[in-house]
Amino acid sequence: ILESGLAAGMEAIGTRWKEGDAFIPEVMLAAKAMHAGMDLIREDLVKIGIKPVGRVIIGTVKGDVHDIGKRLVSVTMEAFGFEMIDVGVDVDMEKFIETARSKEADLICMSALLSTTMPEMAVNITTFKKEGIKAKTMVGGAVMTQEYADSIGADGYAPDAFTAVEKARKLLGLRK
Ligand code: B1M
Repeated sequence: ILESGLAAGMEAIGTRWKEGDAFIPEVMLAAKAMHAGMDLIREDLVKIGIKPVGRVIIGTVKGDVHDIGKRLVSVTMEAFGFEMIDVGVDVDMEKFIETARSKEADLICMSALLSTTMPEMAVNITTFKKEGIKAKTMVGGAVMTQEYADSIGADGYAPDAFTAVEKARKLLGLRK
């Protein structure tokens, strides 16, 4: 159900999105359907011992309340087998660190939609390194660029939800 149904549906909408044949409302609708399906099978997945491919924390950085894109990334990654821990919006560095430690996360995804909140990511990444956080980091959001991501030492950057899945797989060394 997950692979041939839900993930396949998200994959199909992802391909159409990349080809410019589907837009945000369609992607959000697909994500909503995917979520409804996941709610029905989540317990069974746990019961039969299906393990997530990686544990990911996702949040919008301090000072920023934009939520829509981050949620889209979260639900899309979940469709592709990642366990998503959504820590919300306006998330301070301590919350990221505390959750990364308590949940033993593999990856921390940060979203920023404002030029004024982008620098939060730089401070967070520097502190994660100082604090010995082992999780990889990936950044995204409308204002973000690969160049900026590189300059702040992020392990990855994704311009959209489907690229986030691809990049996360690469960062965690998973097969495509
Ligand atoms: Co605001 N806002 N907003 N806003 N808002 C923008 C971002 C802005 C570009 C509008 C503009 O001026 N043209 C502008 C930022 C300019 C800048 O800094 N360069 C802006 C501003 C200025 C503000 C306020 C400061 C306005 C004010 O109060 N004066 C204020 C700030 C509040 C705050 O955060 N402290 C504000 C407030 C709001 C609302 C609350 C009204 C609302 C948010 C509601 C909500 O999220 N619950 C809002 C909205 C809706 C927008 C726009 C219109 C749409 C954003 C959105 O949801 N896009 C936006 C203008 C625009 O982008 N056209 C704007 C759809 C979403 C699917 O795309 O979020 O880009 P996006 O996510 C994509 C990718 O970026 C990527 O994947 C997603 C899916 O493909 N991605 C990631 C996102 N996060 C990722 C994380 C990853 C990877 C990929 O992790 C690895």
